[in-house]
Amino acid sequence: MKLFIKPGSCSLASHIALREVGAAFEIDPVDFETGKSQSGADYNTINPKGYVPALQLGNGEVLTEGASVLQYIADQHPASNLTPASGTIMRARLQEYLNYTSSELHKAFSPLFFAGTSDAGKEKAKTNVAKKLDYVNTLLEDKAAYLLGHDFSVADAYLFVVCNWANFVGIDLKAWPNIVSFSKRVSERPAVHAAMKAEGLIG
Ligand SMILES: N[C@@H](CCC(=O)N[C@@H](CS)C(=O)NCC(=O)O)C(=O)O
Repeated sequence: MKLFIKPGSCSLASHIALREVGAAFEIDPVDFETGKSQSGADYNTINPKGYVPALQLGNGEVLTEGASVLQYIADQHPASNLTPASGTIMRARLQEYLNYTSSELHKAFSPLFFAGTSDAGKEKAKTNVAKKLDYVNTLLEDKAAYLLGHDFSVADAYLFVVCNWANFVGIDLKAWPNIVSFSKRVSERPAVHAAMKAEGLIG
């Protein structure tokens, strides 16, 4: 299996999941300037939508969209307990968190990464992100350790990665103490540490 990534981006969540389940895989970073991956693949032929993550399976089939990739990895390794069983309320809850992270929190950060966003646009985006982080902070308030309680899930991997972006766009997470302690807890997981190290994010 091969995971196409951009270091530190949302593809880090899928990378974390692959390490959490102990899958055999390689990572292939994509250079969006040239459109080529490190291994020389023309990325447009891998994912014509033009973004990561993309997971290429052993049979050559390619799966995209982070929330789908994460659930696929988790479902293929049920013993790892990274997702509740399909059809349960807890699985629906996991999807609720994945969708919120994807369509609300992740997208709220996007203008902060566009070179063309004006200073006023960036301030507006920061206010919007802060509003979402207020919600995430309350969401984590009465949780034992992770979004679903005691068990780490793929939704935690995605939420951790997106919250971590605050550190790169001048948003101080100290205003949201539950997010700070959640992020610390997640960052200390061996698979998370290894994935971040492999992407050159930590020493
Ligand atoms: N809908 C996609 C969005 C993925 C996405 O936004 N990927 C970003 C990184 S977080 C990307 O590859 N951007 C291309 C670039 O940076 O040029 C998903 O949920 O997987």
